[in-house]
Amino acid sequence: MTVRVGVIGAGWIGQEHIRRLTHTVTGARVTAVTDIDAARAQDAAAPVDARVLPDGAALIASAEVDAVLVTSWGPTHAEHVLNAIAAGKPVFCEKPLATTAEDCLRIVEAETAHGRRLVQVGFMRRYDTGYRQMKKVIDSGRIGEPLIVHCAHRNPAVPESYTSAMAALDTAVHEVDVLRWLLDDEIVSAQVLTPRATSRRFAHLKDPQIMLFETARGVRIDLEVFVNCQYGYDIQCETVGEEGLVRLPDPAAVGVRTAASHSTEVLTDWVGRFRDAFDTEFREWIAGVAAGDAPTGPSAWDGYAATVITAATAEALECGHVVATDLKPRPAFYGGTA
Ligand code: NAD
Ligand code: ISE
Repeated sequence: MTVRVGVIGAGWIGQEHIRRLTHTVTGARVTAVTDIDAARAQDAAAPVDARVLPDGAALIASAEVDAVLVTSWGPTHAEHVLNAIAAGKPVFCEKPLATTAEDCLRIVEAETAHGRRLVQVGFMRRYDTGYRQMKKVIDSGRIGEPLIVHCAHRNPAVPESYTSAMAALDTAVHEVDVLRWLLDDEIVSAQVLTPRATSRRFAHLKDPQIMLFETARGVRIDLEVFVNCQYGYDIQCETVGEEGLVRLPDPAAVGVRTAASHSTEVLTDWVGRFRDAFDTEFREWIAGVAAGDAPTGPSAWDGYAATVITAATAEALECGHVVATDLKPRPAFYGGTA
């Protein structure tokens, strides 16, 4: 079966995923595209012979759409995801699931009432080979119980529209998700320290930031978010356990020795760094939809947790104190006990 996918939002990542679904993932075809910028929708739809539809509601209702991909701006996600659930169609939503805890809980309630998972959230790091290898090591017990995690998330530069809160809401959200999954633990509090600011930033921005998280089992996480680091796109993660440590590998790159120096290239954006992870994420999602299976990737509950934890982190930046995340207990529908 070919899964016919409708795409809502034909911006940067929407176009990336349209190319991926067309040229890399087998068993999928993009049949419909919509964007509030009609010209952009047309430009994205034409090369793949997809139909342009007037809005998200029309796309979700279309008989030519089996599954929905939401890649529009974050504040519009909840409406599209809720419409897809109401239509009983599988929906893949890029992060964030929604920008408020209330909207995330509306999605959780709608999916629970539907009685079967339909929603997957685009936290692609869970599909990265290096993170998957780290999880195997942690789960095997080889390094003992995890105690500390050191992370860094560095982007070369960000535009003037990027705000200090986005360091948590837009950037650290990936670590929040992948660390909850990696440790199989919940983040219970957040604190943010602001070191000396880099001169290579727009004046309104607090950059870099050091985020400190604590989990329910007492693991301490330090995360440097530095979005004007200049030198490249660099993701680091090291988990220290009772009997050893496990470190995320750098992407494979040739070593060059010349003129009395030895160098390896550093990537410059998330598109290249996580290309394989995005490919795997979509291959697994499409295979599941084609087989009629419920999605197994990041759930609406994970989307809720990420939104709540990153909101607490943004609040911690503002107030300068430790902020409790106060997540609701995980319902049985999402593998919890509540
Ligand atoms: P973008 O601004 O390039 O594209 C968003 C597009 O959505 C625009 O073309 C805009 O016109 C359109 N749009 C907005 N509201 C709409 C609506 N209601 N209906 C239809 N179209 C609408 O942004 P982007 O960088 O592509 O990011 C899109 C989403 O993907 C964001 O939620 C972002 O956080 C997420 N994202 C995820 C990753 C990742 O690493 N997983 C990376 C980048 C972006
Ligand atoms: C962007 O939205 C992403 O999701 C990237 O993965 C992240 O590195 C970047 O900081 C965000 O702005």
